[in-house]
Amino acid sequence: MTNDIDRAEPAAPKGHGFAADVLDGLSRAEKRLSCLYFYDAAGSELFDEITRLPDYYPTRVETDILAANGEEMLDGADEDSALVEFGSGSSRKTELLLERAPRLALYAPIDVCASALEKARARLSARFPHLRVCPIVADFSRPAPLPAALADRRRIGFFPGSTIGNFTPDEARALLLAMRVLLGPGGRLIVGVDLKKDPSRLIAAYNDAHGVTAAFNLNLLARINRELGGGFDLSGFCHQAIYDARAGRIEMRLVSRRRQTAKIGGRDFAFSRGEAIHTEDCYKYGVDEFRVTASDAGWTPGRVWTDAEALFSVHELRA
Ligand code: AVJ
Repeated sequence: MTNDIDRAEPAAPKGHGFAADVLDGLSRAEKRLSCLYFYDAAGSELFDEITRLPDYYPTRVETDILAANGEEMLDGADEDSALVEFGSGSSRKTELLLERAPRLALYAPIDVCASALEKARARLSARFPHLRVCPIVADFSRPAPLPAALADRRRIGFFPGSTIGNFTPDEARALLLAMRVLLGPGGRLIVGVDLKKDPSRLIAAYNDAHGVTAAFNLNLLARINRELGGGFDLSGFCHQAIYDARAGRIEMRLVSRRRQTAKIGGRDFAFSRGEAIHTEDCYKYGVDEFRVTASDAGWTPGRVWTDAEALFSVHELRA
């Protein structure tokens, strides 16, 4: 089968580039760095390690839900359908759906990482010879024209991992609206959403006993040192994960253990003892709460699949 890489030219990237975003974020009264920058090579390896941790349930539980219900989720997918994945990464979870939709003819993974797309394309084309794989190098959160390969097909979107939790509720509504436009009339979206639960369970998932999430968070400072010639002393910062119940989100931070200064690109950034750099928000939803959010974005909520402990949910939304 032909496998063409469609390079949908995304609008301007979300940030202004790593260096500019870092200098801007650390210049703010409340310092912050974007979670987008977690995923350099070292960060991606640490995240893969996180997904295998006993404390970090989302990946394991979502995978079980997809394996148990994938056939139902993609019911009706046939030669005229296309599976479009937003932020596809390694496409590992996608295989669970592709195994259960043998008539599906086209898979379009969207990701900013061309090398990850190429690896996934090669692996999936070998495993599913009948499947046309059309990787799209783009930032799924930015408006981009509908790729030609998708134009005449019934589109099913796939957005797993509760990555939607990295967006504020307002941003999530806007993203779901943009996905509905891209997937078009008759479109469907299968989206993974981590559920609200006992805060202690959430904190353990984002501050695991093995210290892998701490290393993942601190790697952001190591990346600044590596790529921007930064002068962070990583031992001078500690990882922190808190749950803001009012906002319904986990907040990840790097907290300065002492009064210190870090030099980046000739500029000094001062930190007082206890001062935090905000690095990530991970929003959690109730099942009905997410259905309302999806409805506000013009979707019709459909079936919902959860695990027995109601830790995680996968929602079907219909355009
Ligand atoms: C990849 C954004 C889904 O929010 O659980 C894991 C990232 N951060 N541990 C999440 C993450 C800390 C993860 N997402």
